[in-house]
Amino acid sequence: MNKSELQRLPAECSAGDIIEVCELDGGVIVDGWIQPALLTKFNTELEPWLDSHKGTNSGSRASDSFLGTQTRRLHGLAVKAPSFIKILTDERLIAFAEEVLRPVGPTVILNNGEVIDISPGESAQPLHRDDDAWNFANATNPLMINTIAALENITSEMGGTMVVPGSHRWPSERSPNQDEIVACELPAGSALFFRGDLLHAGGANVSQKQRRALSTGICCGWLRPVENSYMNIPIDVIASLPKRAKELLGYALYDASKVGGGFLGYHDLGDPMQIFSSKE
Ligand SMILES: O=C(O)CCC(=O)C(=O)O
Repeated sequence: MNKSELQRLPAECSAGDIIEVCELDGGVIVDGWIQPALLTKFNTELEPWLDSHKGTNSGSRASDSFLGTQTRRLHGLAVKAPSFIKILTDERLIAFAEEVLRPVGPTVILNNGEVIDISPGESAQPLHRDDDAWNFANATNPLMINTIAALENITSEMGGTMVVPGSHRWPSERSPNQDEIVACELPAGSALFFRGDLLHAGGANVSQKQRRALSTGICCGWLRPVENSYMNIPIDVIASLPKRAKELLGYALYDASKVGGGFLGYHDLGDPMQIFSSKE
């Protein structure tokens, strides 16, 4: 085992186990996190969307280069592949997010539900910390957590996520040596759980196969998320979702009044959840 390889936990591990190892190493692999039947359903729902994908065109050359021009990405999963809601509302995922993000806010929301399908020939992403999306915050606690789940078997040659275990404790200017970077090999259904302050990147795909993964990122409730779920998910779809999913998609009033903060996200000076309450 490479000296810096990440620990692996079994499918039946607890949120506490995930939290504990992530505190130590910055990330951990949970084998068999997504059950086979759910994985098959989700992959089937994704097929037509990946088949009709039009390529990377964000409108920004810098963004396209970061996202990868040989990578198909999908947002708006609650409408494109509704099984995503079951993955998103996994109790251990939410407990992990709530515990890691508790020092920076009382509630959490979805940062991104993103399929990342890396094609053969794609180059590696630059190593980065997800928290750097909000670099002006100069945060000393993670602002988000992320998961990269394998939707099919992922090897390092296919572009398995590269991570730098322990780098969540490093000063921002420290760069890793080559032997401190490890590629995550994930059997289908297994997932990498990590904190927003861990250095990581999508790997180069030097194989002949697609590397299909799902990133489910959760950030603290007062941040502007990477994914614009208000535009991606029509309101009638939101109305049909479980209460927890609505909250995670940003439809609950953010209330930090008990911890000296304020309120965010009013709809007509009310809690947006009220417009759904008659249907719950
Ligand atoms: O695809 C991966 O393994 C990681 C992707 C990532 O870190 C990103 O797109 O920011």
